[in-house]
Amino acid sequence: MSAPIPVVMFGGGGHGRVLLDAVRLQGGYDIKAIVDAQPALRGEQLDGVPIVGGDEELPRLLREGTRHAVVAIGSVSNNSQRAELFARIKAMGFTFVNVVHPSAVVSPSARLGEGTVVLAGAIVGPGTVVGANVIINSRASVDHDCSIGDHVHIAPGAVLSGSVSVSDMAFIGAGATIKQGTRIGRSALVALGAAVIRDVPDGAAVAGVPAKAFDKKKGSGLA
Ligand code: JB3
Repeated sequence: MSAPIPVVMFGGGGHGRVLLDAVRLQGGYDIKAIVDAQPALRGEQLDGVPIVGGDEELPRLLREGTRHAVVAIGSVSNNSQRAELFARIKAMGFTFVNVVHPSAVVSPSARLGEGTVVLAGAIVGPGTVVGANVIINSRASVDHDCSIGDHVHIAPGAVLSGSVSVSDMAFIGAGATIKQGTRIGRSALVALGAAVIRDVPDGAAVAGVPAKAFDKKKGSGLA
């Protein structure tokens, strides 16, 4: 049995705790260290893993042989920060690992991009293609033949029917439901519990049943 691959995790918060749990249950990887942007967390631990400091620790971790990474910054509406971090860390020479919780069901014909994570009880259906650095959160269901872009976040319990397409950096809120064949635009925001029955344009925000547009700046109280 080969030794587990050492991995550095970016972010020591709630999403980090969830990912750490999934990595440990999945096996094959060893989260050696967490780097977090909050200086106050240096020297702390998250479920037994040391928070060694901020991103300035990365050259040392690379020298010491940790070349794999996982992004544990959740974000609940704006995915651009996750996308920026992913690109910056990739440029440093790190490879991102896939984390698939053992209770998740990922079809053998589904494809997951680099660094994509599939959490407890989630489903990824046959023929579905998922981009890089995507969060398919707990109990989310992405059905057959969907196309999910990079840096998307599909929050817990969201349901995407067949052949749904979600563009880069979009956010699908907890418990939202997307009608089959619908397109969700780039950086669009679907609020918690929305029922989406028509396409959502790039950058738009929708909430409600059926989902209707709202002004992101004013918010909907649901995202
Ligand atoms: O709703 C659910 C199920 N999960 C939420 C998740 C998707 O998003 C969760 O409840 C939270 O709302 C959120 O989890 P997250 O991202 O862990 O939130 P937070 O507790 O704020 O932890 C993020 C950590 O990442 C913070 O400690 C930040 O300091 C750190 N961070 C932010 N930007 C960073 C960076 N760390 C590094 N190394 N580099 C960064 O650029």
